[in-house]
Amino acid sequence: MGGVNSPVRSFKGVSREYPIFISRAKGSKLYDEDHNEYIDYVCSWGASILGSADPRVVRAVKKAAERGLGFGAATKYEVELAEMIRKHFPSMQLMRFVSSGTEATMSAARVARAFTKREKIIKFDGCYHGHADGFLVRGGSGLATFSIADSAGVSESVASFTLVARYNDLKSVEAAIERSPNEIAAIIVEPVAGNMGVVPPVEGFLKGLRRLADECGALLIFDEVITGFRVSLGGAQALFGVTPDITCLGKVIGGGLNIAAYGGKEEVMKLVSPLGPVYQAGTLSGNPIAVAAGISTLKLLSNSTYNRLEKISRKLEEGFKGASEESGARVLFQRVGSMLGIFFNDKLNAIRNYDEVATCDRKSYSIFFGAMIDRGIYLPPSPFETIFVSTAHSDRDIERTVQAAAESFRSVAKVL
Ligand code: HOZ
Repeated sequence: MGGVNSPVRSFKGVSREYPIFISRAKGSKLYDEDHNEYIDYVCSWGASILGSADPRVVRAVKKAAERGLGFGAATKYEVELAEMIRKHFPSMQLMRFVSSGTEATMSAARVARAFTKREKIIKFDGCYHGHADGFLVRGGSGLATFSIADSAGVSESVASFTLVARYNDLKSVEAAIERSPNEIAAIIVEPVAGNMGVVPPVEGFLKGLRRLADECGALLIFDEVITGFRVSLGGAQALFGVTPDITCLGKVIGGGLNIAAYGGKEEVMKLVSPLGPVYQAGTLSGNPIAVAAGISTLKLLSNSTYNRLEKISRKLEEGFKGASEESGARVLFQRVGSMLGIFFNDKLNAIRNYDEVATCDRKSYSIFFGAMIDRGIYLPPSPFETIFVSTAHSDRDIERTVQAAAESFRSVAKVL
């Protein structure tokens, strides 16, 4: 429908009539059905931290496939993956595997409501937590791309349980809590926002959320679907030293296949069936092929992976900066590890929330995207998404990308 199975892929967000159709991918490269090669900075929306089709992951997936594609029953490999995750995310004392980030955040909200016996959830303008009804209120990602403030089809009564605060603004969270005292079940946040470009938390923001959640008796949920195993081995919670009550993971823990997880404090998670009364289930939950991809991916990650990602991502950011300055285009870059955001903005020195994201020039991004893809560089087809770098990106890839960016920034400057 619309030629795609997920809206942002359509390229309509960057004023192109048709998307490219991918035939295969290897390492840092994507190939389309017309045999064009691209350096890939979407990386399956952040999942492919090792690049595409890493031979060690592919081998593990093949081996698992030979044992059976799915059983709808428990396997020892799910336990192995859970233990690997808990080693780096000790806050996830108990966890449950599901099939997508949407399921993880939706279930986390349900558990939080059951635990607190309250109904309202505070989310942040421009943060995206998948497409469960209650989260389709002022979301980033495709909602921002297509200017859908609140999705049609979500009943008003459901939406009324979602309160929206401003990212990096603790006062707006306090105001939301004051409006509904004793009613907030949870505060959910992307600890580094990656669905409105890349917006890092300002000093004290995450710690402030921890304090406010504790003071009002709500749970703090970190949606680390993007940041988990992406910004560090222990995700954003390790990087910023703030521990949530519930964490949602996805993307990297499946190495490109469909698995996600939610987990947290034992006293909270033991409410989930069959231990407790919160129901949540799925035939594909903990699917053995996805679990095998996850285990083999996580085995390949270590602190040195993140040092390498930092080095190569810094090189990309600095190259982009130099290229944009030379062209005269006024562009801001915000980066946390291998997540990079590009904002065409000639007024601000930093972008801290969605209101500021909204002041950026979309037309410039579309021109830049078009010029880059014509030069074989595949960026996210929306200014509200994140550029991801993988361990497969080489120095040569970055140099080629920066060269293309120099020409593409000039195209933007020329048109405006
Ligand atoms: N939720 C993804 C962007 N943050 C988009 C997924 C897709 O279109 O494949």
